[in-house]
Amino acid sequence: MTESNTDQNQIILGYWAIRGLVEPSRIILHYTKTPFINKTYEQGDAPDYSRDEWLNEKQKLGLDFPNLPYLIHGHLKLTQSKAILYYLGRKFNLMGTNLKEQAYVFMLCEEVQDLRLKYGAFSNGPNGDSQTERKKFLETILTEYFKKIDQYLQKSNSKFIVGNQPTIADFQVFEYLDACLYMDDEQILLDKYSNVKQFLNTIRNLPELKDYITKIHDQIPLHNKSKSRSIRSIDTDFFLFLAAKFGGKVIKRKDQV
Ligand SMILES: N[C@@H](CCC(=O)N[C@@H](CS)C(=O)NCC(=O)O)C(=O)O
Repeated sequence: MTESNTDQNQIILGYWAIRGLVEPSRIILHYTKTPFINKTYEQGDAPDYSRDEWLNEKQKLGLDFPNLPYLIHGHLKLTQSKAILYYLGRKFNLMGTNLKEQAYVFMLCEEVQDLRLKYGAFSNGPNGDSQTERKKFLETILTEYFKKIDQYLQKSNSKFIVGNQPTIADFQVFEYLDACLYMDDEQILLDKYSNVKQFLNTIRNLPELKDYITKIHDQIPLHNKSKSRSIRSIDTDFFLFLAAKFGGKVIKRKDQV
């Protein structure tokens, strides 16, 4: 899925071929119609789940803190998904129009990041493949976050999630809530939380994003094929790769929005 261009100054966004932690930044680049190189790394299949495609390059890119995702823009070489998100936010003037809005943008980005990390940990954890446990997770953690965001949207009553102009918070909140909906087989969440439903629809239907989200989103897995577990013993450290229990492959979601 690499988009080609020869401009030396073009942004390169590197990540696994999944939505994961970088999708909000990809969405921002699509929203701002910024040509970029979407450099993706494929993880191998079971049983080894090889990460060599990435590991062979990891130390060669001149990154101070080599990791995925990374962003390279001319001489700027960044890792850490939120450093990348905030860089793009500042670059494209998507951080809010005053100090209060900026603070809310940060708060919302962090709030849903907490949710995304819990969602990823659950999906890759021992219970991610159990429908009963997924339902419990949805009725507790996901419900709690959807409810909070719904109440916030009701109270703020603005065109976008922070004020009347789009900000990075719109894209981070959209992506991380949308990712959670793949677990909602019975389509409970959006029936209950109509402000969230309306918000997701607003972002999904932005003319700059509609095509990308409709055509591409359902083709990219949410999480990696496996999650590594670091095993420590007295004389050795090694990684065990366990298959992702949920979201490691493309999932067809029942249409909710
Ligand atoms: N806090 C970091 C976490 C980065 C991270 O855990 N990256 C995972 C994928 S989500 C990875 O596979 N990194 C490659 C590596 O460790 O070499 C961020 O937000 O960017």
